[in-house]
Amino acid sequence: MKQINLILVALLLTCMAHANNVVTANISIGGQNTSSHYSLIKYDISWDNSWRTSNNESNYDGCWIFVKFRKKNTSAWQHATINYASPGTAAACGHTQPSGSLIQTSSDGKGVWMYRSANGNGTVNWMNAQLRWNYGVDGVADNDSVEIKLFAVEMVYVTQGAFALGSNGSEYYHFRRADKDTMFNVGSENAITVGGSSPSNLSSASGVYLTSGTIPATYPKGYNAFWCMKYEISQQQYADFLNTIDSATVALRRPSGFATGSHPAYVAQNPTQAMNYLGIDDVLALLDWSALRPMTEFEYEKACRGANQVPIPNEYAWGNTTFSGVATPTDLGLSTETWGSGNVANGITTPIRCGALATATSTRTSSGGTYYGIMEMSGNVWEVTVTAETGGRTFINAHGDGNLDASAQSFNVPSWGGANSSFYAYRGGDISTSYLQVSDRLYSVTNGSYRYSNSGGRGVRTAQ
Ligand SMILES: [Ca+2]
Ligand SMILES: [Ca+2]
Repeated sequence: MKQINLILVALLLTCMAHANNVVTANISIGGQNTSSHYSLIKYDISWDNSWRTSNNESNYDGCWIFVKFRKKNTSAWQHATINYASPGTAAACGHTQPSGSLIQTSSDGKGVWMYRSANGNGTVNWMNAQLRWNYGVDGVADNDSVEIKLFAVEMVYVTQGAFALGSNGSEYYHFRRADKDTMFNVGSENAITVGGSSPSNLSSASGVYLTSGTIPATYPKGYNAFWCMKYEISQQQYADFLNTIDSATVALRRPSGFATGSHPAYVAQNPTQAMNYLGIDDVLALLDWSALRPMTEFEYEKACRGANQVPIPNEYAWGNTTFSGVATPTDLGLSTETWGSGNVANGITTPIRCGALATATSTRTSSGGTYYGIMEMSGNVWEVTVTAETGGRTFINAHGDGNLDASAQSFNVPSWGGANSSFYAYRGGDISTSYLQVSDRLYSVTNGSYRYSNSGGRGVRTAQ
């Protein structure tokens, strides 16, 4: 029986003691089955400040895990197909989940979620997990030599449930009911009529940025459950991305001056700092490559506000209207970044470290976390969302497939539109203290391949 000859590239996303970030280790491959053409990818994984609760928000965090591979002596990394068999459990799919963990495979085989199997909080450290990789369907022969990279992205489970768009506040162009200026309840994924005067129709303050028509059922409303990245895209994640795509695409996707070294060995200057200077098409390329998707404006408000919550007018992502204090952090952007007090920065010019305000004892207000525990949704760098305005209404619930368009050097999910076609909105504000409110829609239509000093983003994936 022939064996795959394995040359391992164990990719450590970070190993910073102060970071909340995930660490993967001891990545290996074995258990080859030459009849069904699969192997088992083995790994350890740990991260801090993990939780699962059945109180209130009834949710948990976890990681989205995916694998890239390339044949020896080739340069192109490809997305690995993980075995999926309904209903996607480890047992059904032939994976091994360590005690205390659950592994759920996405039905498209692009990756798995790994999360706590029981309530608890603190650090998780799981060893000897295994994923079944169907290398045969990826065009790898039984005797090919391959390298693999395993990626893990921290995410938060946002539960299914009704929620409010708008807060009864005075935010720019906020969502409201068509008949009066009050919050609009989203109670399903059904199509929504925009305009008119029915209480069941949607409108926006000033009416400027919400054209009459229909937001179809295919536009994700945020009612259904989804996973949202816990943090904004970090410099390390973006460097990993650049180091795993072809050099021609890197030339288009690398913000000027980002990272030291050269392709495919770029080193992020501040690995745990939120990535800025990203154009919308940069964010979309990373999300396509990660088999994630952008969130909609609706999902943004749901992820901040929570299901079945009565909003506080003009609330921030942390659920009230007060800053816990304006402060200047120490070691801004570094892995050692700390804050003496306060959840809003004063006079800083670069983004903070991802999750810098979250500690073992932080509250929602002091950490700036959303109802579900998602960080920096108000402030730091702007969030890329699919606008509810006409340009974004053709967006459907489609995830990236892990591969970019090599000739266009860009994302290529058809329903994602284009970064320059009034398809996207910026939400959540930046390192200033303006436009941080959950329902602020000042930039509800934007054309954006431009790289601003305060533009970044994150992705989501529909739960199943
Ligand atoms: Ca943000
Ligand atoms: Ca693609």
